Amino acid sequence: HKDPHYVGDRTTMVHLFEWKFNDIAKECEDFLGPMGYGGVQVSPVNENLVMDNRPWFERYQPISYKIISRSGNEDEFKDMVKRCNKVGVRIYVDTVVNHMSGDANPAYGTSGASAKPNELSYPGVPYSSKNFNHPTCTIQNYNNATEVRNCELSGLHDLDQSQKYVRDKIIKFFNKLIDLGVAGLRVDAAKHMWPKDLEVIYKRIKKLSRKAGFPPKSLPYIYQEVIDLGGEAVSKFEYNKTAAVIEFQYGIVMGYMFRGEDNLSRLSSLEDTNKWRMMPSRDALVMIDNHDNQRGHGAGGEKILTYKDPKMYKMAIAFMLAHPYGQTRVMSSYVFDDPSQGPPADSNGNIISPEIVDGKCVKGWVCEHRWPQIYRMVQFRNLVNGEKLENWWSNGNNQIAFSRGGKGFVAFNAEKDDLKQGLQTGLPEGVYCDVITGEVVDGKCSGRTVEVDAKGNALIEILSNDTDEGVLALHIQAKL
Ligand code: LM2
Ligand code: CA
Repeated sequence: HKDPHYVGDRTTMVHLFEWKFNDIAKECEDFLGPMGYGGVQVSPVNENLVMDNRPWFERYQPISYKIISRSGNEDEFKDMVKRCNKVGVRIYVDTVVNHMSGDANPAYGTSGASAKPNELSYPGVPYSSKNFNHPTCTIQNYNNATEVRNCELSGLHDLDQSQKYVRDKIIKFFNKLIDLGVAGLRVDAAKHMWPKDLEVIYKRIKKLSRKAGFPPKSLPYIYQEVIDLGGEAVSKFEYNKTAAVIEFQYGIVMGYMFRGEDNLSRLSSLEDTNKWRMMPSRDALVMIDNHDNQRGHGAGGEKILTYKDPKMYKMAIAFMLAHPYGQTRVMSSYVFDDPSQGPPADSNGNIISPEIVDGKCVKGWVCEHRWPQIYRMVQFRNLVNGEKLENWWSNGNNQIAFSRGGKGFVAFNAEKDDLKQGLQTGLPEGVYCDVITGEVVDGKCSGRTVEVDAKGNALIEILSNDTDEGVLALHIQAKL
């Protein structure tokens, strides 16, 4: 369950947070497919509690496993998966099976059906009070693994996955998604479920759909949300036996690094598990920010970089996409100030579609995935896929550079001094167009150019007073 099953050399998924299925389908065809994105993580697709003012987090309060939410219904979901698969973009669903909703009275879901959360009654599944962990308790002590798994996470009614009945319902939901052609699942709140129960569930999930174009015997990609920054009873290393884990340490380290509060040169040993306590590369899904920590939910704190700090954010994303560690995920957000605020919506609560003007999203959507500095680094990662990290250089401080074999080269300057340095790029001789500041159009580079000599050396310059970009990236497909 550790292979995302991307098409061809694709490497990276984007989380289209709160997007509607119809809009995602169109984005796959218009942009993600042609530009080389490998997949889309969609927000929870099953029926959820309708909350006042429609905060984004209502989608983490399930009412049933019917596919119906503000993103669309089952037909629209099916159509989206088909259209995205057709253009080489896989779909991954965020699944919430640790718990059902919290209390609400009256409580109704996105299909209009009602439930009685205070009586632990969810007729749409159906679950009744005997399917939940008893006695009811609230997680307070993260040093007690049983409490973390069997008590309620902030009042969300906690399912008992040791029951066959509960597992059967979860597996049925997962298998339905697989029949509809998805390539994998994010498992929300995996930390709050027992690894042994999850293993039983994973074993019983179907192989990926042959009809949707997956090779025979493909297992779904499963990446589990286990927030482990150390010092708690539950460890992420309990979860990486057969499935992947989201490595939350990664974005925090990158936040410190690209804010200039750590030392970039320390990243030379990023894959040293003992030093960083990060998952082995093949088990890790990484991101710079996610829907939780970009707004102060979950873990991470104020060091997390987001679209609100564009220069440092683009540097961190470029590092993530240039460096071979992990499976990479790009966040795509909507503009927010209030951390509870839901996506752009009309007065009836219907989500307003992103509109694209000159390649940029408007109407309250940020669409980081359409930023040229980001999608061109996705293409960089696809191009250098499988190449070794070579020619590591640092000034011992916050200026670094490295190549990926002989195909790509990146340099970063996160300090107050200019970077002006002759460096070995690993690249063949020629004039290259920096894909951060421009691209090749009609044989001309619209950004900075760099001349690489016959020995692979080049003078690399990133000035500290450049307010837009602190990174430079060259690759063999952007050669003049
Ligand atoms: C996750 N990881 O384990 C998600 O990534 C995260 O976004 C979810 O929390 C969490 N698990 C549960 O699925 C979010 C949000 C919470 C919110 C819950 C449920 O971060 O703040 O809790 O979804 O909607 C909200 C209220 C909370 C209240 C709870 C129950 O913020 O104060 O607790 O609903 O009504 C009484
Ligand atoms: Ca639990």
